[in-house]
Amino acid sequence: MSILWRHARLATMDGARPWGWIEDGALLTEGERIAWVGADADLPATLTAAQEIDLQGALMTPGLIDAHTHLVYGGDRAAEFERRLQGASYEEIAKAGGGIRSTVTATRAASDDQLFVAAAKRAHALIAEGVTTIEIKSGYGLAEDHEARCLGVARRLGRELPVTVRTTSLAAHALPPEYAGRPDDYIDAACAWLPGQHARGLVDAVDAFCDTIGFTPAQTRRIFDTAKRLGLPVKLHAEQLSNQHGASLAAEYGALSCDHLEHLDAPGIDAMRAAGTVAMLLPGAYYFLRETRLPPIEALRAAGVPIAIATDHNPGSSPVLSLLLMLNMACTLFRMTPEEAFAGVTVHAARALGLSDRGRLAPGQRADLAVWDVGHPRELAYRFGVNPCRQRIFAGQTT
Ligand code: DI6
Ligand code: FE
Repeated sequence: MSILWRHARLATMDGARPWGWIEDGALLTEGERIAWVGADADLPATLTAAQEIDLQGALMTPGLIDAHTHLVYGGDRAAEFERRLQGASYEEIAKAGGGIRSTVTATRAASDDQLFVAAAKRAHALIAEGVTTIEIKSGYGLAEDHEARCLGVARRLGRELPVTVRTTSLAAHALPPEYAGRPDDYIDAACAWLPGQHARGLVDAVDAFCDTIGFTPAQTRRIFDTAKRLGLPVKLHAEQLSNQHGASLAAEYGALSCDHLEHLDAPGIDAMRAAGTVAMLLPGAYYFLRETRLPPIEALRAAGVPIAIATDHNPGSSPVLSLLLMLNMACTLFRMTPEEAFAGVTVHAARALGLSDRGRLAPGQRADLAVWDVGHPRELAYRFGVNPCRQRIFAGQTT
C-alpha cells in the first residue's frame, strides 16, 4: 500500500539544511519504506499512490527513538524517593542493599504476564508521544532465568505493540544478593549466560554499569570480551557517578554508545570520537538525582561526537515516560539547542542502536513517522506537559 502525504512541513533531519527543513513538503511511503521525499512542488507527475493525504501544513518528522530504557521491572521505588528527599543519597541506599536490588526482588516475584502488562503500559505512554523504536535493557533479574524472562518480555513487547524493540543484556547492572562479596564470580556467571541468551535471539547488544556501585573496568572488560566473541555490539553506563575511564574502555571495543557521562574527561571524549561512539545523555536521571555536575556538552560538541538523548526510564533514577520532556530538559538543563536535542532522539539515537534504516526522512528509510500539531519542531522542546502528537505511522501503517 502506498500513501502520499502532501503539504507537510518536513523536519527530515537529513542533509545540510537546519532540521533538514522542507517548508511545503511531500512524502511517499511504499509498504514499510519511504519511497520519495521532497518539495511538494517537485513531485514527479508520474508518481502515483493508492491514497493521498493533505496534511495542510502540519509538521511531519521521523518517529522518535528512545534508545536507553529499563522498561521491564516489577514494583516501584516511590518509598526510596521519599527517603532521598529526607537526605539519604542514591549511593547510600544502593550500598545498604536497596536501590536496584529492591527492584530485583520485585521483578523476580512478578510473573511474566505481570511484567509484560506493566511494561506495555509504559511503552504505550512513550508510543503516544510519537516513539516508534525503544531500546529495553534487562538488569533487574540478575539470575540466568530471570534475565532471560525480562529479555523475553521485551521481545514480546516488540511483537505485540506497534513499536520496534531492541534488547540489551545488562546482567552486569548490580551484584545480586546470592553473590554478595563475590563480584568476580557473578561476572563469570553473567558471561556464561550470554551465549544462551544470544542463541535464543534475546539479545541485540550488551551493556554494563561501570561505577563504584556497579562493576570495575576489569569486570566490564570481561563482559565486553564475551560480547565480542559472540559478535554482539556493546555500550556502557559510563562516568555517571564517578570517573572510572569507562568511556575509553568502551571505545576500545567500538561501543555503540556511552551513556550518562557526567564525569567524562577529555581523553574519554577523544576515544569516543575516534571510535565513532555516540554520547547518550540522560537528563531525566540528572534531574531526578539532582546531579550538579553537567556532562561536558561543549567539549563533546566541539569534538563532533554525536549526542543522543533518551529517557533512561527506570524506577530508581529516572521514572519518566516522556521523551518530549527529555527534549525540554536537554535544552534547559544541558543547554543543547532544540535541533541538537531533536537529532538526539532521531538520527543520533538510531546510530546509538546501530540502526541505519531510521531516524531520518529519506528514500529507503523505514516509514516510521510522526505528525505533530505544531508549526515548527522547536516547539516540541519548548512546551512540556502537553502531547502534540496527532498521528503516528509505524512501518507505513497509521497506528
Ligand atoms: N544507572 C542508572 O541511572 C540506572 N541504572 C544505572 O546503571 C538506575 C537503575 C535503578 O536505580 O534502578
Ligand atoms: Fe540506564
